[in-house]
Amino acid sequence: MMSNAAGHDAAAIAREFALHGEVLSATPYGSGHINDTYQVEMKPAGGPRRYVLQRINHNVFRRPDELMANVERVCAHAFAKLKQTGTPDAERRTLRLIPSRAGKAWHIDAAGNRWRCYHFIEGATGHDVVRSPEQAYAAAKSFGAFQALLADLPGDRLHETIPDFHHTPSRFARFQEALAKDAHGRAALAVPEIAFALARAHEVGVIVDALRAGTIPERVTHNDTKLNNVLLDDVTQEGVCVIDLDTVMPGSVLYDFGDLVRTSTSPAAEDETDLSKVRMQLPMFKALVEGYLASASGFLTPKEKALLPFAGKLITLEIGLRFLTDWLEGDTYFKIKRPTHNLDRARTQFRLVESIEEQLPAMQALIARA
Ligand code: ADP
Ligand code: GN1
Ligand code: MG
Repeated sequence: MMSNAAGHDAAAIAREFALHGEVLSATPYGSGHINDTYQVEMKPAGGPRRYVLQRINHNVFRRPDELMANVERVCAHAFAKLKQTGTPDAERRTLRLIPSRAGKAWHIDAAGNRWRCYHFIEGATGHDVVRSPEQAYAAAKSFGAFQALLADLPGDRLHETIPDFHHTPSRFARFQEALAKDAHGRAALAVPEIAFALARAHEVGVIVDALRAGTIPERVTHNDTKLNNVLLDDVTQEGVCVIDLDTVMPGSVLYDFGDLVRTSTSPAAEDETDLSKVRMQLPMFKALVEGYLASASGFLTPKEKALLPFAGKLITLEIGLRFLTDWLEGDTYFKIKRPTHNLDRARTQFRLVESIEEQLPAMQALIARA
């Protein structure tokens, strides 16, 4: 699975949605690892308008209908609440689906692919690498606000679009299976990384054990809170819109905060190969904590708060394990752009875990004061 899967006639698919005007262009967009995303430019009366068209990766999301049912509920609830509370600019502050011409939330093409279309959030950007504490603050505040927005989602429990998505012990077990099989003879090329992961086996259960014991609550969480899944205003750098709602489902806020630490404290990209550049920067962590507490302190329990630093370490380890597993399994899950991409990503995550481990006492002291 190299790069953004080509071969789809995205312009033709765009015409299946209830959009006005002619399709000017439909081009691959963004740097997500999972879905195929296109930017569609339309020419209605009154000037061009952009939309986002996405093919849902059904190898990853095995029940796309349940996924879309979740997304529809989440979008509708968030938008209604933003309107009710008189939030200015509500149209830009949550994803909004464009229905298909048949009046559905998605379109199924001749090959059985599911497509959906969103309004384009203009004047805002998803960043792959954090540049300032202001950005870290804004991202964390946005995800905390998103959790608060969904705390009163009416109706049944959301579908689990990927079962055990953040069940770190299951991720660890899958890694061990991949290692035992070593189907592509790659384990020999990742000896230090494998040792690194195995040495941390005793810690992988901390969050799921707390959830099971009821010492931390289950909540509706985003579960994929990497920095580029929140669009920040290009002028003010404030958080505008949380995107990528495919994994919104029951979870722990620690998953969400943990992935913010993974993606918003290091000055290096997720796949940086110069490991000397990878590190957890305490001022960024401080900004994350302040931003998150600005929107989440109203509902956070003391136990959740106390576990925020550890969550950063565990989720970084977990995603590193997933990259390493995908490398061992022959790159079947994450999109890659070079042969060692998943191994490079695993190395970067593990270097960041080390950096977090070195600074855990300082991070905990910061939380105790916050
Ligand atoms: P993936 O699951 O593959 O990560 P995303 O839903 O995150 O897919 O979308 C990929 C990228 O497309 C995002 O990182 C973002 O840059 C861009 N994007 C997605 N939705 C919108 C939107 N409604 N408006 C503007 N940009 C968007
Ligand atoms: C994927 O879809 P995207 O690129 O935002 C993945 C996350 C990983 C992330 C690592 C559904 O996120 O779980 O943390 O890559 N999403 C899914 O960058 O597996
Ligand atoms: Mg994404």
